[in-house]
Amino acid sequence: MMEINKVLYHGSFLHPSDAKNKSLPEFGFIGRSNTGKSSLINMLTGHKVAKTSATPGKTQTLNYFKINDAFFLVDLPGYGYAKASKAVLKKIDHVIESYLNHGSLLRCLFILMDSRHPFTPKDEDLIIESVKNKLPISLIFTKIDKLNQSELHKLNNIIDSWCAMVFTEKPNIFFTSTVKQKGRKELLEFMEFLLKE
Ligand SMILES: Nc1nc2c(ncn2[C@@H]2O[C@H](COP(=O)(O)OP(=O)(O)OP(=O)(O)O)[C@@H](O)[C@H]2O)c(=O)[nH]1
Ligand SMILES: [Mg+2]
Repeated sequence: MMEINKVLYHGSFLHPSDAKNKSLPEFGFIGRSNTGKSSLINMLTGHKVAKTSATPGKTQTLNYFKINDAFFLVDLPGYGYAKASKAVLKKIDHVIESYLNHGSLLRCLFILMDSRHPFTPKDEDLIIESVKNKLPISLIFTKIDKLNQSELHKLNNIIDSWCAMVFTEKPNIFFTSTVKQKGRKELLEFMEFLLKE
């Protein structure tokens, strides 16, 4: 399995084209505020490089982390944080939009959803828009440590029926927990596979 042995903070930007010297493949992490995007990046890299917080709205820029001098992980701001000010919400929407329209060297857009609250209307909009724009997406269900067996079973049924409605080809799906260190191996193997293509 690919190991991450070098992690460099490359910078924080409001627009992807503001990031210089970034002609490497990249993986984006997007999702509602507080789903655990930054925490997951820290689990994957094994370093506390991305700032996390129990309060939603922590990440407000595109934060680029250069891994092994070979690719970037991009931590995106979360959408749908109702309590943020209008100005902050507008800024965040703008940053996300600019990222989605940039295309570039995106190998996979990981769409994160909290396992306890999957497929909110905003998630559905994002997924449908991404499919329409032919972005390579995968779904990540975070915080699975919060679910018991029957809730996990229910989640799987929801995923199956939702995917059957929306996709002709089911996307790759991952379940993660930063508390229990779950999903790291699967995600790193998947990224390694995409980098070799
Ligand atoms: N139980 C549990 N808590 C988690 C997990 N991942 C993240 N959290 C917690 O969820 C909260 C939000 O985590 P962040 O990683 O900051 O979430 P984010 O998606 O980056 O949030 P924004 O930057 O605000 O969009 C923090 O309190 C984390 O400790 C997980 O797998 N399990
Ligand atoms: Mg964050």
